[in-house]
Amino acid sequence: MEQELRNALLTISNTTLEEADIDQIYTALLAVVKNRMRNIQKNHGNKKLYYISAEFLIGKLLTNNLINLGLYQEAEQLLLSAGHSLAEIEEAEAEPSLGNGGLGRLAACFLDSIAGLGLWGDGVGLNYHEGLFLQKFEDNKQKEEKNPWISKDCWLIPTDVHFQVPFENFTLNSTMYDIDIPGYNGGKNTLHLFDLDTVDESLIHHGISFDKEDIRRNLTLFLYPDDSDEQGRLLRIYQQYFMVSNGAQLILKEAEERGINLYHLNEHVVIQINDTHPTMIIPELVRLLMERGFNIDTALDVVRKTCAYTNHTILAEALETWPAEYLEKVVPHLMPVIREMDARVKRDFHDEKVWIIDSENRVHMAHIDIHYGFSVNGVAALHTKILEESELKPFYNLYPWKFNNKTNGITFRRWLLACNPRLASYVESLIGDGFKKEACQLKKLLEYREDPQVLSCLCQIKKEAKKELAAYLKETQGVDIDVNSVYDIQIKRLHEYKRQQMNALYAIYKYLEIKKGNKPKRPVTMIFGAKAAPAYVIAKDIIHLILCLQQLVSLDPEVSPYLKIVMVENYNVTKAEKLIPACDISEQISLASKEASGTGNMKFMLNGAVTLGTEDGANVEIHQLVGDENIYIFGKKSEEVIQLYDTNGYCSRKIYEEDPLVEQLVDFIISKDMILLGDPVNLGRLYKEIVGKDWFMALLDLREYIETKEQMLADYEDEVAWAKKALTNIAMAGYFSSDRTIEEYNRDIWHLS
Ligand code: 26Q
Repeated sequence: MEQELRNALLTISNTTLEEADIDQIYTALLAVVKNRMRNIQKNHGNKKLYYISAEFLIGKLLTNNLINLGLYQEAEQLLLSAGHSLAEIEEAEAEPSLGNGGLGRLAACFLDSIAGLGLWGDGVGLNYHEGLFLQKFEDNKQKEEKNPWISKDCWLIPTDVHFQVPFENFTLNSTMYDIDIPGYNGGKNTLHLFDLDTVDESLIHHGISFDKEDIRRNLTLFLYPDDSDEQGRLLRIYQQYFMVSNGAQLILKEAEERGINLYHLNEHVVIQINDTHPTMIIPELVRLLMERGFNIDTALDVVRKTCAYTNHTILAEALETWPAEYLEKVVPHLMPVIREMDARVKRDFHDEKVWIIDSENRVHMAHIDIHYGFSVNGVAALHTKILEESELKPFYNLYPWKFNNKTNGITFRRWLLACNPRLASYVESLIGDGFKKEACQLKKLLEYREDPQVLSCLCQIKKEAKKELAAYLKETQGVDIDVNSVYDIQIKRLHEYKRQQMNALYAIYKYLEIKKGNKPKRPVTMIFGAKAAPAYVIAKDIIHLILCLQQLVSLDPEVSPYLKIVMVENYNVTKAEKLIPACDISEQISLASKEASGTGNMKFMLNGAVTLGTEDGANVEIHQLVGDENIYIFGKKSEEVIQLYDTNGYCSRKIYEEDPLVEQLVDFIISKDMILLGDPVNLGRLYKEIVGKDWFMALLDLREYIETKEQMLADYEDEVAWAKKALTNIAMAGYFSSDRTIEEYNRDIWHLS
């Protein structure tokens, strides 16, 4: 590829590899890689999958594409010879943050695995001009800024595919943009992102506020704009319909081009609906088939056999329900179909819990998917069980055959080979490269469990990663972290159920212990990374608490040699790739029953961190795989938690009043020390919330959490025993390859040939 790169540099920037700057090299590499991908054969077959999702959190693509194309080593060598590294060049790439968190990142991992397994499946989504907001910290608070990523030189390929999308008073003309998704070792698929030519970035005022009136100019401007006001919610419906109408038209166009008899669409096409955000594709397909002469019975029947739904949450507040009048206002032409679907449900079932339109005239999107799709899956064993036994029980009783579990996975190309090349090549030197195609071969590492040399090399690799992270944090945030400390990391969206506040209370505990003179044997570095939804008040208060604690500790010379708190600014995929290889303790501490799966937990495990977690989501499966010795589990189980909710049996004030330690830690939030650094409004509100409500029960498990973490820190001191735990985690992580997940989707749901 040397000649290709040199030619590209010459044509694009009129320069040589030796003289080019980082941006010029990036642009040239991008062109070379895009060109290589253009010439790869597309995957194909008898049946095609469309994975439709409002989010594809793809992250930077350069390193990953080079790996999948088999060009990584060559590119790295070439750049080294010119005095650069790939990591340095990748700095020039803007991250497409086209997702909020787990759901969007899962979609991106799935695209990688679908392509890598040679399956024929494209992604369908929206081309948001601004990704998830950039997070800045000011006065210990989160500020949001816009996050543009599209430029002349990016991965998007404009196409000449356009569709007309009808809304109530106007019709929009779309443009489809494509991103090539190369498979590991050959083949490719496409991510189709739909956009409008009329979108106008000048609508953005300050921060992320923008003019919400003019749909033509703002429809794809932002990823999920604020849905805390009515206009925001309406815009979300506009986005969703724009996505699904384009998706449905693309699917029918391609089917017609393939000469498929639409009455047999389900034999040639399968649509996986990623949560309820794309649910309107069901009535939209029915509508379009009826336009082509289908009667409603046949249209419903064909669509039902074509669509499958994945549920990602059991939080009631995240299940989408739209007032019928909203849909009436935005997509009146879809309402007759939705009403007919509802009428059929009401004719057959008297239980209002399964109706599509309830007695308050609200449309339950998930109910459309379950009645009018052929598959409903949860994303981890416990999650699926909870769906069947409680959240979606009335539906499970009706359609037990539709329900199935597909435990999430992650692509090992990004989350091991790309982000931790040192560990990847060491593993390869021990067990060969078979694990790259067959992740379960990682189990061969277990043979080295008692090998002191291997254990010591693993420690060394972790140490190197910790040094790299320390250097990165110094450079980007100006903080110094002690590379000999334990790195304890919690990185994920800020949500009360994920219980960052419980971790913050641990930080207070540790701070007070050190003040009392109980200094830890080894310093502890507590790292957080989290964005809060702009309108989520308590989540922002928790960020404020953590930032104040960070400042408190760093200003205190008695404490700072032993405890460091770092809140990483603007946590995103790129930062995750730097944080995960360096982690010792992986914090997965959600309230049992609330985290559908989690996928960060898998990434940490694969990189040799030990989990500190509750029996929730995929932690349950991690626990089963690695055994009690190699994970630290604490807290109430999901059954107990569900019962507490059912019986209204939880009272945080009671725990606060009865446990003096808990009282002391919670009171510290509004102590003089804290009020001096922080905003009394935010701290006071958070204090009140925890004592008076604590809906996600942080106090319930706090004591056991502290005890378990203390045990973990003590155990860390036995370096060999700890390295064995790390090795076991890596060895057993193979199950969580998204290749395994996708093989299961294909075996049980898609049946692609
Ligand atoms: C809903 C209504 C209105 C506005 C926004 C939303 C909305 C947006 C995003 C609802 C949900 C999401 C994202 C959910 C999500 O990321 N869920 C996570 O999915 C992961 C992949 O399956 C799981 O691992 C996580 O446990 C789950 O929280």
